[in-house]
Amino acid sequence: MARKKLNIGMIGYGFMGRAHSNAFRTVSNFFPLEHEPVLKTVCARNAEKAESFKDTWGYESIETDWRKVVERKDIDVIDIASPNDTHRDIALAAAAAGKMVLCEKPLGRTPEESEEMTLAVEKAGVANMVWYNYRRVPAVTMAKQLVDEGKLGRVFHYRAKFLQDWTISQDLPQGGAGLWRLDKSVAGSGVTGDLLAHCIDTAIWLNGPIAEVVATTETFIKERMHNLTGKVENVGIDDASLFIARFANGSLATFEATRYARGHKALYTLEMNGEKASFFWDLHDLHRLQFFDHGDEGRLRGWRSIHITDGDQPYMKNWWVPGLQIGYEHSFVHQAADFIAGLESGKVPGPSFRDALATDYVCDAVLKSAETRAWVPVKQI
Ligand code: SOE
Repeated sequence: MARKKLNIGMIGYGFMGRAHSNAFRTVSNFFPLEHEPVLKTVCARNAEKAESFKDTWGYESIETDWRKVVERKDIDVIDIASPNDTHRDIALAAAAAGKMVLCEKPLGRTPEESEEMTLAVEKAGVANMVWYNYRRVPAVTMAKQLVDEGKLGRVFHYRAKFLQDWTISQDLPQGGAGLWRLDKSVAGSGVTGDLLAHCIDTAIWLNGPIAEVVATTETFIKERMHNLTGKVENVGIDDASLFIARFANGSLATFEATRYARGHKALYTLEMNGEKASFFWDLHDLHRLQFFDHGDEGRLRGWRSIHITDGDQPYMKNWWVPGLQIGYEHSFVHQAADFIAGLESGKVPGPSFRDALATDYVCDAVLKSAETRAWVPVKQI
């Protein structure tokens, strides 16, 4: 049976434009959905770059002004994969035009932007989702199942970190394509919004709301040449951000993110310790879930390293045969599949714009606490 078309307008052509495009291209081959995404148009300010992206990924057309994409009658979904300073305006216009809106994380640069965006999609009644992709790594999804089934019992601790090392050189400039994450006016914040936001999204999903935080941040390199002005300018972003948190359920947590952990490229780890069991997950070994069950017979008790590749483990029946693992890009394919399945069932799953707003409230509390050196209550949705 012919599948119905779901026309995608992709805004942005960087790392995330590629990850999302790959997801839309692949999803119909592996997931039995009624709708098939069609790569209708890709938008970039630079026509040459847009053309090249179009040819590589198989888009039908290009645009150089995102407003044109939003106005196009043949576009169903606006996917915002452009730098953070563009998210708000595109999302507001897309919602006003009645388009479904997908947005790369973080939602806005500030909670105020995120609030506006959330209200806009909700008022327009359009389907919306934010690409917090790590929820859909099968091992992480399975951890969520274990928590929801009560396998951990009462939770005492949550521990997460996201470590990178790509900005250590003093000579690295800030700003412009590829390096806008170092420019506060574009990114909104540094590792708090870029890396901790992932940890926070997963944490709230797994362990419920975060009630209060106390944080410290540091900008190790305080001046960098700006690619757009050619001048040495102050660096406004946080290079490292660490915080302690109390969850509403009474558990305690530590979070750490940095771009100065020499040797670590994208080491996202998370751990939960409960009364009955614990689990640990590591992005560098993403297809495994480490699980310790205190209910096991005493002499056999120990950490199991579960290879998440079997058909009864999340998403895996859609891929290869048991034992053969998948990777990072598949988390985006899963998100595309869940989004489309949600449209078909009438219930689009999270993370919604509102869920991402909750994450932004935590990020905001972290940055405020780092400034005031005091505990800060997190604004709740
Ligand atoms: C930063 O280097 C980055 O690309 C983030 O922007 C992504 O969200 C993260 O998944 C990997 O690291």
